[in-house]
Amino acid sequence: MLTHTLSQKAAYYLELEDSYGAHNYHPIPVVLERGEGVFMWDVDGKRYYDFLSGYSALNQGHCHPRIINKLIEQSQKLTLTSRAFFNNVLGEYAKYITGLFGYDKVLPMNTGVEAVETAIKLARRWGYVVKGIEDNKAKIIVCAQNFHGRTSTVVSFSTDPSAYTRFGPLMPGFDHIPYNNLAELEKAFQDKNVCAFLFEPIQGEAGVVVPDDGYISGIRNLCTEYNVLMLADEIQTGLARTGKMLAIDHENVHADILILGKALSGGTLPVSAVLANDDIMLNIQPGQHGSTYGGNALACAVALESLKVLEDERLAGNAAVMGELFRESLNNLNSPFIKTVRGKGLLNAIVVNHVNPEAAWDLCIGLKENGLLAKPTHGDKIRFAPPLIITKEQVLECVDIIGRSLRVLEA
Ligand code: IF1
Repeated sequence: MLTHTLSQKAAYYLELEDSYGAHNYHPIPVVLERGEGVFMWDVDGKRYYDFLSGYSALNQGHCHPRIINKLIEQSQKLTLTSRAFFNNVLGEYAKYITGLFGYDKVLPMNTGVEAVETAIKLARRWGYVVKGIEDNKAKIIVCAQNFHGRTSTVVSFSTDPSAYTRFGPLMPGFDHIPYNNLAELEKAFQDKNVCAFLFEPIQGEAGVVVPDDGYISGIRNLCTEYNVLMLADEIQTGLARTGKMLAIDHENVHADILILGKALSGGTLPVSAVLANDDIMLNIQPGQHGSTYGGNALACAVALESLKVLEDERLAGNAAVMGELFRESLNNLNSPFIKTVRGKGLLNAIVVNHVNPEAAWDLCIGLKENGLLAKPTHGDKIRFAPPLIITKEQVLECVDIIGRSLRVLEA
């Protein structure tokens, strides 16, 4: 593994986290203290391009002025009423987001995985109340190499042993099929106890796995034919990241339950949302689901502004154009160390081609030294996902940084 130099100032912060923080991450050794747009600065004042964007939570860029101003304004008025009472922000936000995505209702939550758990509860409840599945027999189909979050239920249907080993007993009621395989999906739908299919339009954690054209519309057709709910987890792929407002928009498909998170708050605080029509949403009655912070006034004000920024700045269109430029420019490097370049919009990844299993990590250390921050996923893949406000000049500069950094793999 490539060694790296750290300032005393930076080392101080690493030691604090090592001494007093849980060791549930292995971060790239850089200590950041400021973010603006596509950039972050470390404690020594060095500037970096952010090519992770908080795992796609910063689509609008760091500290977007409109979002921060709304955060400040609302935080000085009313932050939380709890859902025991009404407030004057939730309703306006609910009207806007349901109109924007074309659903009757929204159920507001906080983290992405809470929204996934909410979607699972809604689908199961619909399965019993509407589809008529026998109680406690509902099945949900999920894909191999899925990533939907880290709660005990959600890791129960992961296929990554490091996610579920020794966290049992695991939650039953989930069957796996291969991703990007409609024949296997139709086979799974022969089971009348299946209430839903939960999927990512592009598998992010698996290393930005883009399915074949037609896969999303194929899912839609099969879900309609077999009366199974289509649950689209757009927590990472949604909100303009792949060059459309939603990744499923590339095939003009409407999911039965839409799951959003991350960039819904422009990287300020946890805000997630589950959208569905009344025949699904209204099967949960008052008191049967909720959350202390779900739908809080501050979150709703920030989410409303974050959505408007995506639209006003046409960030989906920019992501489409800049993504094409990025992939084309990476391929033109003709590097022997890049096996694959793949992605859609500004959700991209490379598969590193090298005998050294630490090559992707070493490349990320080299990138850091050259002013670009990214992190490997699953060993040999590096995700490249900058904020969607990135310009053509910045994309080309970053490709140049990547090209120069690849030399660390020559040693
Ligand atoms: C970590 C991964 C990305 C997600 C999808 C639900 C969630 C996520 C498609 C849950 C969250 C985050 C979690 C974060 C790193 C990051 C991640 F590497 F873990 F898999 F983006 F790919 N559905 N993804 O991507 O949302 O509860 O986190 O708000 O756990 O390290 P959350």
